[in-house]
Amino acid sequence: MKISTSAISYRANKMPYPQAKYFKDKLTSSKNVDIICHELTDKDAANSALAMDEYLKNQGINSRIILSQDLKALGLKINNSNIVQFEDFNPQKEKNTVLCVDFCASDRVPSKIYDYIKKADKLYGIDHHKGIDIVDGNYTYINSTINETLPLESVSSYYVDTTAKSASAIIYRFLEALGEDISNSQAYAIFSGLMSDCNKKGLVRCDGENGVIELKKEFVEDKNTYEIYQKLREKLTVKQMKEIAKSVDLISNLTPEEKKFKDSLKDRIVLSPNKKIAYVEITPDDKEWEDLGSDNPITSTILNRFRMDVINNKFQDEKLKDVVLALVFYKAGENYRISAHAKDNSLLKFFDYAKTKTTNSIHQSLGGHSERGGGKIASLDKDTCHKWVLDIISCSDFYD
Ligand SMILES: [Mn+2]
Repeated sequence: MKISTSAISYRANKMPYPQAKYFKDKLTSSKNVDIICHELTDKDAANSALAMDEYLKNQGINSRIILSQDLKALGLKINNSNIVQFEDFNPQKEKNTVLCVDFCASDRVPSKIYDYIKKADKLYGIDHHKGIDIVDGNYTYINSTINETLPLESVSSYYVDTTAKSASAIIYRFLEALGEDISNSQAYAIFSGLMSDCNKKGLVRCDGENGVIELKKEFVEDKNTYEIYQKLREKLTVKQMKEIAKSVDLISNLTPEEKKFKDSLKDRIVLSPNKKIAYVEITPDDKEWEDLGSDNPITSTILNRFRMDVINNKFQDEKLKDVVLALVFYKAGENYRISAHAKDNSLLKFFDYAKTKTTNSIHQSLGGHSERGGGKIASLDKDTCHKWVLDIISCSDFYD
C-alpha cells in the first residue's frame, strides 16, 4: 500500500482536486464506461452509479450501470435502459473501461463479473469499505479523519475513503472537487444513497410513515457526512426529502405478504441451549422466501429490523432476555448466508471463535463490524446448510 504522509492535511475528507481531475480525464477519454456495483446491490451502490452515470452522459460518454438487484426493490424511479443485470451481462462480448462503485473486494461480485473487471481495459474505483483486494499496489486508502494527510499531487486509479459513511458521499466529493453543478437528480440520488447507508448504521432514522429523517448525535458530529447532508438538502424540495425518507424506510412500505413474513419471524426463533443466541433458520428451499424475492433490500431490511428487535428485546419476551446474539440464516443468490447483530461489540470475536469450529471443505466467509455483520458458505445443499447452522449455534459456549 502506498500512502505518503506529507503534503496537505484535510479533515472533512474532500477529494483532492488532482485525484478528481485524474478520474475525469481517464473516464472521459474512454469510449464506453461500465459502472459496476456489488452483488445484492443496495441503494448506496445503485445511487452512486446513477449520479456517476449522469455525470458521464453529460460529458458525452456512453455509460452503463451493471448491477444485481430488482429495480423496484431499490426504489429506483427511472427505468434506465442502460441498466444491465449481472445475469444478462455477457462479458465475452465486451471490453470497456470499468468503474467500480461501493466495493473494493473481489468476493463482492460473482466470478463472471470479477473476471471481466480483471480483464477490463482500464479499471477505476470509488469506495468506502475496508479490505481492498481488487487491485494491487496503486490505490489511495484513507482510514482516519484525524490529521489525515494525503499528498496533494498523488493520484490513484482506486480511491477508498473508509471514513466516509457511504460511497454516494465520495461521489459528491468528486463532483464538488471538479466544481460541477450538481443537478437535482444527482442530489436526489446521492442523498438517497447517503441516507440509506446511514439508516442501516443507525446514524439517522428515516421514518417513512411520517416522512421525516431524524439525525442522531454521531451523524451531526461527523463533520464530513453532515456537511454533505446540508449541501444536498439545499438542492432538494421538502417533498423530495419526504419521498426519500419513505423509500429508505422500507419497513413502512411493506406489502401484505412482506408484513406477514415480518410478523412470523418472532415465532420462528430458536434459542441455543444457553439462551445466549437466538436464531431463525430459513432453509435454502423455503418457498415463502423465494416468493418474496429472496435476499433483496426489502427482505434484508426486515431481517435487519428483526435482529435489532431481538437484541434490544423489543418483543418483551422473558425467554429472550439473555440473548446477546441474533442470527438469521437464508439463501442469497448461489450462497447460504448468515446475518448477525450482537451486543457488547462481540460479533467479530464470536466469528473468530466460530471460524475454527465451522470450517469444512466449502468456502466460508464471516466478517463485518463489531456489532453487525454476516457471512456465507458456497452451498445451497439442504443438509450442508443445516449442518453449518448447527455448527455455528454449537459455538454459543463462546458466551458462557
Ligand atoms: Mn455503501
